[in-house]
Amino acid sequence: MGEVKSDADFPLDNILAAYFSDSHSVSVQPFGSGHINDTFLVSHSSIERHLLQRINHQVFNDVAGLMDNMERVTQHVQQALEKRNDTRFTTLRIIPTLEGSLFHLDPSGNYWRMITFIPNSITYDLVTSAEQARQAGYAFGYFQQLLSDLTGNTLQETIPQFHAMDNRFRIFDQALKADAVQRVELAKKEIAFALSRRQSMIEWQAMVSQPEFPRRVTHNDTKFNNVLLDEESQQAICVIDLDTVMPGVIGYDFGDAIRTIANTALEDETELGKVAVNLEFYEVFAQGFLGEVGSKLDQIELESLHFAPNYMTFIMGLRMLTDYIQGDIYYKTSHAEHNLQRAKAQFTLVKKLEEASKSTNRILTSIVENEDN
Ligand code: ADP
Ligand code: GN1
Ligand code: MG
Repeated sequence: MGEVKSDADFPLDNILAAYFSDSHSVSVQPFGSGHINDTFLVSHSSIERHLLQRINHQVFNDVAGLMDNMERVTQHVQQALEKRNDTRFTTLRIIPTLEGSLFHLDPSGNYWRMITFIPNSITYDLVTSAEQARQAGYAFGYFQQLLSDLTGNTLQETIPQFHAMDNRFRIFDQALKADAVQRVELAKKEIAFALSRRQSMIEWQAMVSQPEFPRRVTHNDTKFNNVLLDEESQQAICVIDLDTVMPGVIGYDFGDAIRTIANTALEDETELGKVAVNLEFYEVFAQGFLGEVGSKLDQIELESLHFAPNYMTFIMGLRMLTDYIQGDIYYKTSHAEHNLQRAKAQFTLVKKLEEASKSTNRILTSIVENEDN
C-alpha cells in the first residue's frame, strides 16, 4: 500500500502497521458521516473488513478510560446475547493492536481504535417508515436491557456532565459574553429562544437529579443512524457508536431517539416548514422501546419520559448554537452557517414537540397502561 491519507491528512501507514503485520496488503477508505470521530473502512485480503476510527481526543479527554468502558460494554453485550441464544442481534468488538492494546497512540498524538465491521448492514439519517421507527425502539430498548445487569465498577463518565443542562447553559453564557467571532448579533433570535426555555429545562434536570431517581447505564447518543439495520431484512441488528455509554437516566436515550426518529426532517434541515413530529413514528418507537424496558422502569422514570424529547432536542440545539457562537470548534461543519442551521432546526422541533404534547402524552400514557395489563 502507498501512503494513505485521510481527509484530515493523517498518514495511515504507521497506524495500520500497529494492527497488521502485512499492512501493505490493506486498503483504506473514508467511511460514515459522524460529527465527532473520523471513520475508515479497512479491507484486508478479500474477506476481512474492519473499521478504523480516529478518536477525537479534544472531545474525549481520557481515551484509555473510554476504551475500557467500551471493552466492558461490548463484552457484556456479547455474553448476554450468547446466554439468550440470540443470533439476530449482535455487537461490535474491539480489535486490539498487535501488542494487545485497546487503542493505538500515533507519533503525532492521535488516538486510534479498530472495531469489527458488521457486514450487510445499513444506517439511515432519516426514518421513512413506521417499521424503521419500531426497529429503532426495539434496538435501543434491548440494548438498555442487555446492559441492565452490568456489574462491577460504574462506567467512567467519558464526557463529564454531558447532558447536564446547567453545565451547557454555563458554557453558553460564557460564549455569549466572549462573542469571540462576532456571531451573537447574527443569532439573536435563537439566543432569545434558548433563554426563554431555560427554566423549564433546568426543572427537568432537577427532577432527574434527585437522589432517588434511578441511574442506569445509558447509551446517550441514540440517533437513528447509530442503529445498524440488516440491509436485506431491514431488522435492527446492532447498536453502535458506544463512546458515550455511561451512567445516565432513561430519558436521555428515549428523548434523543425521538429527536431524530419522530422528526420528519433532517437534523440540519434548512426548510424549517418541513420540521414536524410524526406521531405514528413516535408511537411505534415508544412501543418498541418500552416493550423492552417498560416493565423495569419506576413510575418516576415513566413520568420523566414525557418531557425527555423536549429536553434532549433543546440541549442539542443549545450545544449547536453555542458552537456557532464559539466559531465552530466542536462539531464537524460543512459551511459557515451549519451550526446555526442545526440549532434552528432543533429549536423548531422543540416548538413542534410543545405543540404536540397533548397527543404525545396521551400516546405514552396509553402504552404504559397497556404494558401494565
Ligand atoms: P460517529 O461517532 O462519528 O458518529 P460511528 O461509530 O457512529 O461514528 O460510525 C459512523 C458510521 O459508520 C455509522 O453511522 C455507520 O454507518 C458506520 N458504522 C459504524 N460502526 C460500524 C460497524 N461496526 N459495522 C458497520 N458499519 C458501521
Ligand atoms: C454527535 O458522534 P455523533 O455524530 O453520533 C454528538 C451527539 C449529538 C450528535 C448530533 C460525543 O454525535 O451528542 O447528539 O452529534 N456526540 C458527542 O448529531 O458530542
Ligand atoms: Mg454515529
